[in-house]
Amino acid sequence: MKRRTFLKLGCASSSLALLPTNIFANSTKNSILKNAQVNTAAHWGVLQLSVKNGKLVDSKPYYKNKRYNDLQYYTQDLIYKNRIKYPYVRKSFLKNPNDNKPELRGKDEWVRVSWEDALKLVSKQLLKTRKTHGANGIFAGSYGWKSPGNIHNSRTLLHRFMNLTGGFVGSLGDYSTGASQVIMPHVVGSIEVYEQQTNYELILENTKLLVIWGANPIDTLKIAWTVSDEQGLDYMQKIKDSNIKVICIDPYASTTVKFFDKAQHIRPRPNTDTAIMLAMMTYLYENNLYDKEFIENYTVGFEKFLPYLLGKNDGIKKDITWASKISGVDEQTLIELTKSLKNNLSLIMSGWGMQRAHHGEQPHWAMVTLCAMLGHIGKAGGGFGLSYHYSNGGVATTNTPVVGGVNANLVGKWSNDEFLGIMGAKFDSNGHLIQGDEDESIKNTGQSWLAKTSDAAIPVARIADMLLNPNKTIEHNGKKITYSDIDFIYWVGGNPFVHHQDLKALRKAWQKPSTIVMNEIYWTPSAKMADIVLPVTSLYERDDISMSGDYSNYSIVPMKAAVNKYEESKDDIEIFYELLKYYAFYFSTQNNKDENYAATLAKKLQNAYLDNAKNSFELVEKYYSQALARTSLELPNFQAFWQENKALEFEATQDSFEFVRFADFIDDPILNPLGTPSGLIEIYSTTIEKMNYDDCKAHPMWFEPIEYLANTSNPSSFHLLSPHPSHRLHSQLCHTSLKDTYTIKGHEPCLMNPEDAKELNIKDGDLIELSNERGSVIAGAKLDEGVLNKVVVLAEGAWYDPDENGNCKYGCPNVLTLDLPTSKLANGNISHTALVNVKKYTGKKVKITAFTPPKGAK
Ligand SMILES: Nc1nc2c(c(=O)[nH]1)N[C@H]1C(S)=C(S)[C@@H](COP(=O)(O)OP(=O)(O)OC[C@H]3O[C@@H](n4cnc5c(=O)[nH]c(N)nc54)[C@H](O)[C@@H]3O)O[C@H]1N2
Ligand SMILES: Nc1nc2c(c(=O)[nH]1)N[C@H]1C(S)=C(S)[C@@H](COP(=O)(O)OP(=O)(O)OC[C@H]3O[C@@H](n4cnc5c(=O)[nH]c(N)nc54)[C@H](O)[C@@H]3O)O[C@H]1N2
Ligand SMILES: [Mo]
Repeated sequence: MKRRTFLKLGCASSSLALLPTNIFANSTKNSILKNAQVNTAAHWGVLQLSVKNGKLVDSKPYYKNKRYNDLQYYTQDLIYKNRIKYPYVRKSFLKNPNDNKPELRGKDEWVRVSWEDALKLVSKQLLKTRKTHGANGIFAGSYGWKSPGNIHNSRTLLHRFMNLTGGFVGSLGDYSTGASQVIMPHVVGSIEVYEQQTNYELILENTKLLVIWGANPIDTLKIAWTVSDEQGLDYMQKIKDSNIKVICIDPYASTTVKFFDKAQHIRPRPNTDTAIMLAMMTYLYENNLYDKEFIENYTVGFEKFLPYLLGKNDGIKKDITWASKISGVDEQTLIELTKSLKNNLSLIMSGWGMQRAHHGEQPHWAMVTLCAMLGHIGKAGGGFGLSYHYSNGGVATTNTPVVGGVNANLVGKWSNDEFLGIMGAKFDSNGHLIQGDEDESIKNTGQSWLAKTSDAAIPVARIADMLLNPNKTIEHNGKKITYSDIDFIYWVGGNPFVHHQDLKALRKAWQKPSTIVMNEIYWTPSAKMADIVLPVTSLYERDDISMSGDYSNYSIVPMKAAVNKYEESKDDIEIFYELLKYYAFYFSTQNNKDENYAATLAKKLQNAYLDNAKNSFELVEKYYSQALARTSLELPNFQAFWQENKALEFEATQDSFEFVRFADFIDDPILNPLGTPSGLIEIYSTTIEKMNYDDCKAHPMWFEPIEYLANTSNPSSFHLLSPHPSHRLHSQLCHTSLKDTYTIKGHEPCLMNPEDAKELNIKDGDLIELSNERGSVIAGAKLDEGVLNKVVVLAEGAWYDPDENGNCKYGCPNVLTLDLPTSKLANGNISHTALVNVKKYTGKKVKITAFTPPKGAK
């Protein structure tokens, strides 16, 4: 390759004559109508949008007669507010990418650049890291809730891009169920948290007592991972209208507690549920109330667990008196709860808040054990359910042909491909890619092809720990993981500077890599912390398709673009497609190849990226048509479906109304064993025993959390809960005018008990400061008698608004939370474990800047 050609590409004016041109330009423009009603879908349901003169003017739910969901009405703000209009590069980074003053991330000025310059910069930096660090230097684990849509699936699109260019370090698990999804397979052989639940109709028919334990379905069912089918909330209303007795166990009166206004509300101290459950088990045992037959036929290890309950080895009997002291719930209440659970066909619906806590593996393990002793598991309307509060678990499933979507795997035959050979790729005898043998490819080429992400991948919430401690080895679920030395981060569809714990520590960790790239729609706190920011379209600006109902497969939803792409924003898929072109060019140059080679390579990579489709719309059609081909149901062809722009709904199957979780296993545990080593419910796990961890042992146990109310002598200490917000999806919608309906003097509201407030001279509506050794946060006080004394509730998802010291001026709880793993078993986050001090805020007037663009950005 002539050096001149290389240099030419380096300057903005070069014409890349041979390289493919942008096929995406105006890709949706033709289909956009200036005045129309357009149906599309978001996490919060199918939407009906009105467009006038090319502008969105109204947003409503598509399905009528559903419970009011405020998230559905703010689409205008999602299109027009706080947008990133152009590509931007941080000033010091642009000046010298190789000496870019990482300490100025979040403080530097931003400089607008052309798309071409931005993409070239990303490609060059990526290639540089691949050369110096290999795939292990690139973190693209990029966690987040992005937007729904089977094609414009930003995280998968990033992974696909990274796989095509040589692999990346990924992440394991999620923030939602970090602890449960690792412990549950050891206990019941499946992750449980994302499994279909016993059907609601059977609950309505059979359940006598429903205990909603640490769950807030009335809020959390407003959204779903794909698109909400909105049926779960209807069932909550039916339960409320039925004779089922409801008990809520939650340290504060959540929307759900208020909704079930006749329910008993038990308020334990946060993080003490395991103690309560253990005591209930001791009570059942000592009063001979437990189901011996169930324990005998369906579980293993009860006899090894029993000595612990009875305190045979440690001298502490885990009885009601003991648990009452720890939890603050009076003994009589705990006894009555135990008896009613035993005497009625009872179902425990649990949320996930209690497992997002120190030793978060324990509560659900204890809950399964308790339910085994009660003997209701596998009965229609009895047992436990870990996913009723989420994505409409428990709603009957249809026989809809499932519509597929983009994935991160590369398909097709690549054998004898020169380029891939250079990259170190290998092929099997059929010409299919072998997911790279990392060591081998690094040895041969200095690059790692398709690094085995599972080896390098980290438990998702260990990101700051990894950045700060390259090459450190940690324990994880019986394995060892060695952290990579990360030099390049690419993040899409997530907001780490809101969702991660101990944000001030994350700020330090963020200084470690040399390059941080982010595709974002808005100037979020995380976008502000990047080096290169690429503006992305919102879902309302692109054509896509989705299913609604994660468990129900209720409908196939056309997601039709309503308005033109905002300013210079591009779809994620287009960004990666274009990046491949520049990447191919620099890659070719580096390998002394000429422009023809680069052009062929670019085309090849781009074709592979789009699965040989001409554009992203063709993929929408392709996945719909594939689904059509798989069903005998009479469905419209793609053209008709798209033209109609209506959701296709399907009837639930009769079988699915009769679905009872664990029924097969209970029916015949020999023929239908669980996926555990014993095939039974493991109260005692020899697998975990062999791991020999000090913080997660062979059976459920009470471990004191590192911070909680019973282990503090500080009278001004409060336990901070940061549950999921009622009026947002995490940080999504935080910048819309919906916030005017709940903020206090412009700040995120923090709930506290009026008695506590009085003692601190705090009145409803005052600004308060929450603080601990990790940092401080300003929020607005909202007094509520339903909050347990010494507990404060500040929802997650408020946009982090750092002052010069990294403390938050707006109300993001994660400045205060602990960045520690649940245990060596699961390494989940522990965001519900934190103590804080509370006082009235008396400092200087605060200027909230969370929702203003950073210096230099328009
Ligand atoms: N203290 C505390 N912290 C918590 C929790 C808690 O309970 N307490 N909960 C944790 C849990 S369970 C979760 S799931 C996380 C949630 O954390 P996140 O998933 O990171 O939160 P979101 O606000 O959904 O972030 C999604 C981001 O993607 C952007 N986005 C949307 N669509 C697109 C797209 O098409 N392309 C691109 N490039 N970007 C897009 C949005 O603008 C937004 O900034 O928070 C965790 N953090
Ligand atoms: N509107 C809305 N819906 C959402 C989301 C959102 O951001 N907004 N996020 C979605 C996502 S990604 C997820 S993971 C789920 C989260 O679903 P969950 O994890 O279930 O939600 P949380 O709000 O964290 O916790 C549920 C309840 O548990 C309580 N809790 C916390 N700690 C304890 C404890 O120690 N003991 C007891 N008994 N209760 C405790 C909290 O006070 C809260 O009321 O919600 C999903 N749904
Ligand atoms: Mo989550």
